[in-house]
Amino acid sequence: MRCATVSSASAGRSSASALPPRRVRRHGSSVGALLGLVAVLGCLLSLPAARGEDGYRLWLRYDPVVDPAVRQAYVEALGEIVIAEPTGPEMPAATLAAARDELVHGLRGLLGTDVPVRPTATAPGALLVGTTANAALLALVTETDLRAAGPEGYIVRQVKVDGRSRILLLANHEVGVLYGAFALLRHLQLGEPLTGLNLVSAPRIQRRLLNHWDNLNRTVERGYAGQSLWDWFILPDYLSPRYRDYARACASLGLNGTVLTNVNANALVLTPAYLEKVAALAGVFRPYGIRVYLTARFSAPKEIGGLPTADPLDAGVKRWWRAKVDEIYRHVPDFGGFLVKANSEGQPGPQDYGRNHADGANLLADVLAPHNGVVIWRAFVYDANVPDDRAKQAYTEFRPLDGQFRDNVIVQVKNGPIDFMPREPFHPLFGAMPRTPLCAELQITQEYLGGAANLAFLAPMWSEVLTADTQAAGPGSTVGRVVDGSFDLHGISMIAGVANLGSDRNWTGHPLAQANWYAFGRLAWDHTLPPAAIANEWTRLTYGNAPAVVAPLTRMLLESREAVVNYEMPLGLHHLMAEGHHYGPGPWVDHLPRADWNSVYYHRADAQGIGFDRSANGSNGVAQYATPVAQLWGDPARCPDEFLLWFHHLPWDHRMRSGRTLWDEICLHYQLGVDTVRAWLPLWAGVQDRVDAERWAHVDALLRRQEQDARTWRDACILYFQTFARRPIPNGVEQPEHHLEYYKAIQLRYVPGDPSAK
Ligand code: BDP
Repeated sequence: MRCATVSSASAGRSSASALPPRRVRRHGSSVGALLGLVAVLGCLLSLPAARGEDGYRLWLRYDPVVDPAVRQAYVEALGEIVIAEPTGPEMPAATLAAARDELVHGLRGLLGTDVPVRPTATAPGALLVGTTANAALLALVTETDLRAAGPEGYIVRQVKVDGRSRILLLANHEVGVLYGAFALLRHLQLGEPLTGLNLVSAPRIQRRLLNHWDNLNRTVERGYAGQSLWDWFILPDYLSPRYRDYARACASLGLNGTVLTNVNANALVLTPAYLEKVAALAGVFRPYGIRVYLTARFSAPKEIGGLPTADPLDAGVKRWWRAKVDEIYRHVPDFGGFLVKANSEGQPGPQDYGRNHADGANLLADVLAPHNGVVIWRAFVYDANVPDDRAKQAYTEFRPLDGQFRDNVIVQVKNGPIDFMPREPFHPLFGAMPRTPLCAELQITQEYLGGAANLAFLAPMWSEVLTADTQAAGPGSTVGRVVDGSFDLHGISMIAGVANLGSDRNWTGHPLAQANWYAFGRLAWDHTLPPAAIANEWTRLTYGNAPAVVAPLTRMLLESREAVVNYEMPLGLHHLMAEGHHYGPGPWVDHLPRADWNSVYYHRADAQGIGFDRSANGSNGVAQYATPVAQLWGDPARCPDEFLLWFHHLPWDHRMRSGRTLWDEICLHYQLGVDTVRAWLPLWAGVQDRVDAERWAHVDALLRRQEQDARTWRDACILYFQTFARRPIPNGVEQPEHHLEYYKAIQLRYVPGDPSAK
């Protein structure tokens, strides 16, 4: 007997693609539910407790439903898939076909049986799938439903048709059907009941993008999971099945755009040979609702166009970009637009010609507009002149330009004003540019949080920022509402996440880092989702619904970001990492050519105390925030502990809310970080029998590594700061294992993702 369970379980290992080639049974006879049940049970019984699994299938595992009663209910409700489009089940348009294929594949795995696809319902249980183009399906919903679903959302609902219970999957457009298919499959993977099912959902943000910092030579800037997914050399001749699985995973979260190339851009990607390759990838992604974007190097007219200048106001430069953009759209008719890093970290830009960011962005916006393309212009800038406070620079440069950008320009702002630190206050530009759509740029790849070696579930960090209240126009002006456009009533909205993906078989290096891809996608769809709900959902999809696994693993996920903050940079400390690769501690870094590349610039530890004074007595960076926020954060007595040393330089004996001195508090936070990680080891050991051996061992080894890393961070930072504080390490904090010189001498070589590594 061919065992469906085993073939499904091993799919991730044996086949390059998690989604098998199309095999859609039309008009086939309904498979006996009982036979299927017996087959699955038989397979389950014959399986060892823990199978090897390499993580390739991500959260789209579609393993057989474990509870027989639940599975039986699913089989009865979903006996067939009815594609109710005018085009019929054989020839649906590409996106509907993708939805159909996913449903067929998913239900086969979950139910252990092939569910037939038909044009009309014949079985007692049926899944009715279609868009509002189908009058019969349309009649099953209300105008309110359709408005709630919007252009990309869906309605997945139990309905009655001719007295029979059906599951309806309906959307205004095909892409909504695809998203609804994934939502239904998620619901089934979670083992939730179909009775009373009613999922009506639409994304809050229009453009939900991954940013790949991938180079054409397949290295990935700040990438820790192998090479770039894009095999540029072989493209367009061979299309790895992995491209489709990438698109499926993105679509399962509702992500609808991907920037293929590094923000530190290479103009070559705009040459004809590369545009062929880009077009090939776009062709794979298109059915999954994913549009391709590219990074545009501002000096491209010179580098690949042979022009003497890239001045944005030069007529020849404008002509060149117009022709280039027209050429791109001939290759990729639904091309999304350009992402541009200009006049930052040595990248070329309009300031090279005495122009400003709006001049640069508008040049590209004008030539993209006829094609409905957008320019995403990054606000992560710092120029050759080191300012008094780097945290102030983006605001200083961009706020005066509010209102000067074309309608199809989006300014992309990192979550915080420095650079993806483990904790930053929200970026002061949010709420400060009401006439410009602002995109929140989040970093999924863990550049400053231990790369792919350490667990740091980032939903709490992102949620903290998205729910932060800018108070730009009174209470309720959250970053999330600025970004989704509802606050300033923008017609365009966007969120971006710097991807943590690579060619590693499990996509993200650390098996648990998949949760960050997942969390970014879920928050991009709905930024109000609670991190705990996302953690719970991801854990169950990826490691099964057994509470004995779900409880400890979600606990670890939810504790992890704060643990990293504590053992790396507690109480508002920031930018303490080692230079170049950014892995591990380097609070002593003081020799780099720019002042603001050095750790000492940020912590400012001296005999008196520690912290960056951004209050009115210092750089006054706090004044870039709305008054109520500035008043709160600007007053050391009221500033929350987590931002204290971000905004204030305080004496070592400063009395904290806890009653302890600042010095003791810093030390105890470092210890708490270590203790939190340490407590995960027995938790993870406790699930050994319930998780497949391969993923379990991988995570176990990485948690041990993290415990070591946490101790290194703690000891290095405490010893270094002690040279200024000259106070004893308080009770409750372990004594460092080595002397400070030992930590300072650590020279890591060939850390992945380091653009400066040779
Ligand atoms: C920093 C990274 C650098 C990126 C830069 C950026 O260290 O590699 O190029 O951000 O966002 O975090 O442009």
